[in-house]
Amino acid sequence: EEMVRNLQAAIELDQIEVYYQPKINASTEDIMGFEALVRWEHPELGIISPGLFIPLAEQSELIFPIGLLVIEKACRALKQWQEQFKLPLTMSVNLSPIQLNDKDLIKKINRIIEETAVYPKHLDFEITESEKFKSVKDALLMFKKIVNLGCTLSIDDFGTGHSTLDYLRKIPAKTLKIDQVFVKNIGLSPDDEAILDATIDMAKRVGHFIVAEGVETEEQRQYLTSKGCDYFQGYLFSRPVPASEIDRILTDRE
Ligand code: G
Ligand code: G
Ligand code: MN
Ligand code: NA
Repeated sequence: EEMVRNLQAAIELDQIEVYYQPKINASTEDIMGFEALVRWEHPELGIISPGLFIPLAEQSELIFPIGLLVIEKACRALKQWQEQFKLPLTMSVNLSPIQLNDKDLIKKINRIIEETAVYPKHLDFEITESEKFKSVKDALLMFKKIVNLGCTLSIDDFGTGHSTLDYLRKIPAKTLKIDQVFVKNIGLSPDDEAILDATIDMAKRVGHFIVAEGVETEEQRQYLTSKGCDYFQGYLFSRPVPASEIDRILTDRE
């Protein structure tokens, strides 16, 4: 398909960029780390969302080079910010279920860790349960290997799609990311608030950190703080922005 050839060319032309969205410590309001979010900077069409081209990449094997490119850029950026600002920052990278089919994924992640000199414990992978897993057993094995490298795992989009309680039990994740829909409905849907409250309570009881995604209002922030949420991500604090903008944000906070 033509789009696939365009995407292939975009990789070669270095049009695949990584944006970063800060994760905020709920009690100190410090920046704890970032989520890396990929963008296609198209010369004519402007910025193309990963929601549009990641599915294409997953169907065409291009997810493998793109996935590695994101990990590498994110690790380089992380190392630079840690050294420049002397902060204990972390970096979260989204991992596509298709990437787990790469037999050499662990080797490749390890090589990036060595080349960029990041501490593995500062590198986190956001994973979702998915119908795209070839085998759930193999996926779980891969997650264990990632943890054995010293990296951490976050369960993304919890409460929607395919994330289940069984998944929560079996995955060696430290963090649970509450899906935006539950945050959006704070103050609007008592049912969603009940699900949100129960999810936070359950996550805390099994010893997971909780990140609330899509925090846009002060009301949502206060509600989530009162329920014991550990970290926030959302437009209230910052949109996903290019690395240069993070430089500016960290400089302003000094
Ligand atoms: O940044 P944005 O809100 O547009 O992201 C849209 C979707 O694309 C989200 O589901 C997000 O997890 C996914 N996404 C963003 N960056 C990456 C990436 O580097 N790899 C994968 N696999 N998915 C990503
Ligand atoms: O699926 P995942 O959680 O990885 O994707 C995160 C998506 O949410 C990205 O597309 C990102 O741009 C978007 N996002 C981040 N913060 C907010 C927010 O406060 N409001 C909305 N509407 N979207 C957000
Ligand atoms: Mn994510
Ligand atoms: Na999410």
